[in-house]
Amino acid sequence: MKENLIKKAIAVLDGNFQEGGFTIPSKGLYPFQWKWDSGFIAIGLAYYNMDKAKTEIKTLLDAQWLNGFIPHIVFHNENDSYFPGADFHQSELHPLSSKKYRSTGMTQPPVLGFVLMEMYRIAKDKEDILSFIKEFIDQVYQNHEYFYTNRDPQDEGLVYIYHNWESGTDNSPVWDDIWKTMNPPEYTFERKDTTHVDAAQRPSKREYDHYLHIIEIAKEHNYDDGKIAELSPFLVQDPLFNAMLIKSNEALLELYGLIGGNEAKKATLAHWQKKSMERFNSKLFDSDLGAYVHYDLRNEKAIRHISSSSFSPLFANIPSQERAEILVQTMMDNFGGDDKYLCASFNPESDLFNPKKYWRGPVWINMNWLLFYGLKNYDFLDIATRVKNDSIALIERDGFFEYFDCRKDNGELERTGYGGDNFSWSAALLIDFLHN
Ligand code: 2M8
Repeated sequence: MKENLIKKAIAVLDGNFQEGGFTIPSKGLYPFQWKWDSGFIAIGLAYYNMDKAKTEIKTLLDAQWLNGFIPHIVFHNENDSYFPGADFHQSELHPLSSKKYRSTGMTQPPVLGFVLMEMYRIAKDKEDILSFIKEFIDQVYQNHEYFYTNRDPQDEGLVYIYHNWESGTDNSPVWDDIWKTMNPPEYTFERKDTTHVDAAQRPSKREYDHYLHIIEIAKEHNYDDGKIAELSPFLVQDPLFNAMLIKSNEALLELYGLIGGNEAKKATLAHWQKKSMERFNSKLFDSDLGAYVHYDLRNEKAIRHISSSSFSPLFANIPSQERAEILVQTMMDNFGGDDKYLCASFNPESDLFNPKKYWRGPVWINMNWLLFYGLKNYDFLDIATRVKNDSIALIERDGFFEYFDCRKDNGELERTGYGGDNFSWSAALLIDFLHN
C-alpha cells in the first residue's frame, strides 16, 4: 500500500518536471515555477532523486534579483494559460530585477533555509549535500537580508507582505476586512484559472480586482520597497510568513555551523532571530482567542481570526511549551472534531468558513506538513500522528488534489478533492509523511 502510494507520488512529480529544471505545481492551472511550491517539492524529490532536488533549488535561485529578492513566480516560458502573466507583472520595472528571467514583483514565504536543512536531513551522502549547501547558502542568507532590510520599516523584527499572493493563502477570510478599505476599479481581464477549475472553488472576480489593483500601485512605483511600504493598501505582518522566516533563520544558523566559519553571518542571524522571536510573541499572540493572528500594519490593528496560519509558529519553535498547549487546545476545540479531518485552513466554527473554497476552509497538505512537525516539536505526538494519517487518508480518498474538504464524507458530498489534480506539493510531502 505504502509503496504503491509512493510510486504514484513519484509519477506526479516526474510528470510535472519541466525541461528548464523545475517542477510546475499542476498542469494547466499553474504552468510556471512558484517559490514555496519549489521548496516543498524539493523535499519530496530529495527522497528519490537528490540531483533533481538540487536542480529545483538551483533554478529558483538563478532567478534571484540583485537585491536578494526571490520572486514568487518565475516565468520560464511564454505560456499564456495563466493570468496574470509576465506582461502584467512587468518585473523589469525594478532596476535590480533578474535580467535572465521575467517574474512577478512579489515574493512568497521564505522556506528555502529550512528546505536546505531538510535536504541535509534526508541525504544519504552528507558530504555531497553539504558541498551543495555551501555553494548556495549565501544566496538564501541574502534573501533574509533583503527581508530584514526592506520589509521591516519600524525595525520590529517582523517583516510585512504587501500582497495576499505573498502569503500563499490567497483568498483567506483574513483579508476580507482589508478589501473593505479599498475600492479598486472593475478591471477587464480574462481569468484562466476558472477554465481549469470550477469557479466555486476559486476566488471571485471582485477579489481579483483587489489583487490586480495592489500590483498596479506597486508597478507605478517600479516595485520600490520604500514606496510600497508607504502606499500599499495591503501591508500585513503574517504569522505564517514570519514563522517560515524564523524557522529558516534557525536552519541557516545550524547549516553555517556545519560548514564552519561565517562568524559575522551567524552573529547577524542570531540577532535577527532573537528580535523576531520576541516581537512575534509579544505582538502576534491573541490571548483571548488563544492563537497567533495577523497584524494589519496599514490600518494598525490585529486581524482577529483563527486560520491554519495561526498554528504555524509551532513549526518554528516560537511559542513556549505553556503557550503551545493553549494553541493546540484552541486548534482541537475549533478544528479537531471527530467529524473532520485535520486541519482546515480556516476556522470551521466561523461564519466565514467555506469547506470547498480554496484558502477559506479546505485542508492543504503543505500546512498539515508544517503542523505535523510543529506538533512533534512540542511532544503532541498523538495529534501529530492524526495530522499525518489524516493527510494520507485524504489523498487516498480523493487523489493528489490541491485541496481537500475537511468533512468526513458519508456519501452525501458530491466531491471532496478540489482545485488542481496531480498537484506537486501534495505528492512531494506525502512522500515525506510516508517516511516519518
Ligand atoms: C496559489 O496561488 C496562485 C498565485 O500565486 C494562484 O492562485 O494563481 C496559492 O495556493 C499559492 O500558495 C501557491 O503557491 C500557488 C501555486 O501552487 O497557487
